[in-house]
Amino acid sequence: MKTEVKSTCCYCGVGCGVLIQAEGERIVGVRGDPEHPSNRGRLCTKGATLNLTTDPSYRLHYPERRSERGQGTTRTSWGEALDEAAERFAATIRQHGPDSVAFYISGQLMTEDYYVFNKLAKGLIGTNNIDTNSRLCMSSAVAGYKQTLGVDAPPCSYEDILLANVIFIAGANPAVAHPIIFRYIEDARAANPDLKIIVADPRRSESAEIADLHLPIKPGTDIALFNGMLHVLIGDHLVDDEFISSHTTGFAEQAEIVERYTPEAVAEVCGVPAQDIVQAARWFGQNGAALSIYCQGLNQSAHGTHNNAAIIHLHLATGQIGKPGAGPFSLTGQPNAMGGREVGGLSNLLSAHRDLANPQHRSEVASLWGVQSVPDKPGKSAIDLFSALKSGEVKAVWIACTNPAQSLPNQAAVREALQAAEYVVLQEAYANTDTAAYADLLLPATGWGEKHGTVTNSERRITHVNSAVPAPGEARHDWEIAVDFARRLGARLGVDASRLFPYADAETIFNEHRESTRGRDLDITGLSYKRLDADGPQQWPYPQGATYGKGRLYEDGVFPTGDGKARFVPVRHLATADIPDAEYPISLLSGRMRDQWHGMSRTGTVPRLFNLEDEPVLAMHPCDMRHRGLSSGDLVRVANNRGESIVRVEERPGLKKGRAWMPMHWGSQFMNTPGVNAVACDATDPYSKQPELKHAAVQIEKIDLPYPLAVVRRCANQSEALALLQATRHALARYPYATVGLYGRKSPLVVLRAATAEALDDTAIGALDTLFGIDGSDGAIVYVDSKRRVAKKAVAEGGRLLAVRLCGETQAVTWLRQAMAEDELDASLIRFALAPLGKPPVGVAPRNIICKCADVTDVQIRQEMADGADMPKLQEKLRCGTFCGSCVPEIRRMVAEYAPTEAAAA
Ligand SMILES: Nc1nc2c(c(=O)[nH]1)N[C@H]1C(S)=C(S)[C@@H](COP(=O)(O)OP(=O)(O)OC[C@H]3O[C@@H](n4cnc5c(=O)[nH]c(N)nc54)[C@H](O)[C@@H]3O)O[C@H]1N2
Ligand SMILES: Nc1nc2c(c(=O)[nH]1)N[C@H]1C(S)=C(S)[C@@H](COP(=O)(O)OP(=O)(O)OC[C@H]3O[C@@H](n4cnc5c(=O)[nH]c(N)nc54)[C@H](O)[C@@H]3O)O[C@H]1N2
Ligand code: SF4
Ligand SMILES: [Mo]
Repeated sequence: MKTEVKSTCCYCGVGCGVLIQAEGERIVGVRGDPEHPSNRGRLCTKGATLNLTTDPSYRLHYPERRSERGQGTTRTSWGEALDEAAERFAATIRQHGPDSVAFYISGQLMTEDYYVFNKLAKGLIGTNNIDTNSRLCMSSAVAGYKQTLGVDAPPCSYEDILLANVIFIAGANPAVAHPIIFRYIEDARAANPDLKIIVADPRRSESAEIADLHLPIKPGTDIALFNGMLHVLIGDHLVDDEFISSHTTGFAEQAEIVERYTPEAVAEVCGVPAQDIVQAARWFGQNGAALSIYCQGLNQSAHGTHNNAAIIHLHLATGQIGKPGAGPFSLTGQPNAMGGREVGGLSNLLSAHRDLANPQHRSEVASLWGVQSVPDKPGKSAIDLFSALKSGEVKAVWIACTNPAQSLPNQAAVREALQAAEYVVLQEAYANTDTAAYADLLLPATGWGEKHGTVTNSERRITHVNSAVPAPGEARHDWEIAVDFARRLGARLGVDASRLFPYADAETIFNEHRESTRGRDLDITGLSYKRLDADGPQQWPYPQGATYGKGRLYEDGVFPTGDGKARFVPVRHLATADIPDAEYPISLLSGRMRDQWHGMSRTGTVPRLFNLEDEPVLAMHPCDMRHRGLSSGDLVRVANNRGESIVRVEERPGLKKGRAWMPMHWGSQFMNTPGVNAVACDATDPYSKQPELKHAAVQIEKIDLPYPLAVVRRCANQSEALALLQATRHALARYPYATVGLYGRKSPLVVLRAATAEALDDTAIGALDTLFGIDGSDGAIVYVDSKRRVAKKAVAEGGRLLAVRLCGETQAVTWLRQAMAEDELDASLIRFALAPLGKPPVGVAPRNIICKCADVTDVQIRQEMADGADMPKLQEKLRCGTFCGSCVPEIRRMVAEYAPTEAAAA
């Protein structure tokens, strides 16, 4: 019997509601929850393929321990595992004090999980050494809101997108990173012809495609831009004097600072025309309701807090806050980064938006928890925590639901730290992540579809997440693991932990968390699991007696600052931490792609999510490429004093000279280096301690690896493909350049690409064939040109191409991969696969699937455009871009790029 269970998508902070379809113990489908107010039934490509990430074969099933680093792991029982962990933590604490241990957790945990971890560190052990990956993500937004508005609360709702007259997107790429929010932006555009959309992004991002004005500012110059806009707003009398005097403080000082930020001066700093700055300011000030949407382009900066403050200033100066369609709307990245902020899950925060530095707050939390005190010494924030592990100041670390051996900047230092740590526990849902190699103890956690609890999304909306299926193997819920460990640790430290952690279920934890919010800005004392189930997801605050939550904050112009007034804080332009110079002249940006999620532990198991891109590609400006003698498809070394990575380079539209861009997703599981974080910058913001992940100064140079090789292997199903992928990982280190991924839809493929300085010898080629199970001669055709060091092999099975291995010449891989994925290639076409230069047979054009929902390729789209189809026609005829809509910007770009060529021809 099929059941449908209400849950949420476990990827981004939009927090879409989903209905999980389960049959027995198996998840068989997923669809958008039409009743969820945040997405109203819509899902993007990642949400819509969640059911494909639940194959148990790549999950962690049992606790595993490693007796020696570098050795394999062996299965153990929960009792032994947690006793060992408790023993090690207790011994370390006894010998070196509570600050010698630390927790590094995640915005992808449930609020209940988060709450327990926080209490475990701050309440039971007595250390504030608990930080999370939100430090890499939202901590500048938290600090920015607190400095200006008083508390950490995004004041807007998604509804405001539809009510805005001007949308200012700064340092965010929602078309890719928050697709359902981008759907709202498109809806707003369609409904309101007067809407103005401004995008500030050093790249012409996918989101910039919808903009009326794109400001391709120099990386890290946002404060100059925002101060320049404030300058224009003041000069043009577009500020709201009444709002400023009644509801804010500090305006005069900031007004004095921005006097020098003339459009001309700012144009110089930001590298955009002065009139564009004036235009942006005028639209912001004149058009009516102004909504800013921002994310990591502002947060991930060594002055991220002030980036946030400077954009919030624009709203305070114009009174564009607390009104329909207006406000500074920081998008949260992870599905429950907000919940983590609510429970105070950072090393400087306490439950319910309390501050560690505030003695009153500490004693309130101590009495809520029934402990004597909460330590006052600030804990270590992520970057410092890993330095302390390296220096030995922190000796044992518990990592849950995050993958620091990929996602932290300056990986060489991070990996040294993990290596140096005396004891590392990793609580993970999946078996393969870069961090797992460093864990002494691996604890299996339940994942999406199995877990339960509550999450809060970007618009402060809390959803009750239900389990649809039981845990695989012996996996346990994150909160259960933390509670069990806490009790065992308490017993060893002489603390009655069963009194502190009496929880038998997640609901009891929620109720305790709820109580901690009483009377605070995020008061949720009116909520319960029961109410959430009966009335659906609710926004906070939702105090006792309320019948609905608050969609919009500060409607009364009163801010939670003590004097009720919001604050302008003095902010000035500052340079990025890593300034490009002669040695490292290129500013490297990093960020997201539509179909992958962070370290790809989940999205990297779904073949179709590689169809957009199955290899990490560095995008560069044609002039910078020419200058280095590079052509698209060449391999380059990206390097600075922190590390290096070898990747393929491509000319991509949308980048200015001196800038390059690389996705953050590929790490050592899918290539043979840690990826972009080998070189990313670990300098931090002084207030938020968030690292400057967005900008690194690097040198990019051609690397001579003249012998390319590629293998494409068709697999019977996803499980078989994943097993092969796993086996292939061990081979990546053999080559100076190597990447492996999946591809396809009907027939999943494993695709390996590599390059070497010397041609592979027969033994090495033989080993490669064995790895891919094509070492026999049955159904095989080979082509060898020893003079050119070319060696190719194609293997057919049952009349269909099974695998192709190409050494020395690999051009065919692009069309082959596509044709094999579509099962089009019969064995008679094998010779084309092996032909010199690898030209495709007539009729088999290289193609890419653009719309994954409707399975529409670029070739089909181009064909229709040649017949005169425009965007609506394409959507009508091919149905592309009419399901989740994530490919719409891309199709639109194809249409835009197609038109001029046609016009020229005519
Ligand atoms: N598909 C997908 N979606 C995701 C995620 C994912 O892994 N995959 N992760 C989620 C998470 S945790 C997060 S935090 C969000 C991140 O969401 P976003 O912040 O929207 O995404 P990013 O790609 O990190 O960066 C956004 C943009 O910032 C620009 N940028 C870089 N430097 C600057 C600068 O100095 N100034 C300005 N104005 N812009 C700059 C980049 O060019 C990029 O286009 O995405 C969430 N959604
Ligand atoms: N260069 C560069 N680096 C970046 C960024 C960037 O833009 N550029 N962005 C940064 C940002 S904003 C973020 S948020 C971080 C994200 O960085 P990470 O937190 O490292 O990213 P994930 O890969 O999502 O890691 C989550 C892990 O938890 C596991 N997991 C999934 N569900 C569960 C569960 O229910 N329980 C447990 N215990 N485990 C689970 C997953 O398998 C995965 O390995 O990366 C940061 N790093
Ligand atoms: S926008 Fe996509 S990734 Fe984000 S929550 Fe919704 S379905 Fe999931
Ligand atoms: Mo994030």
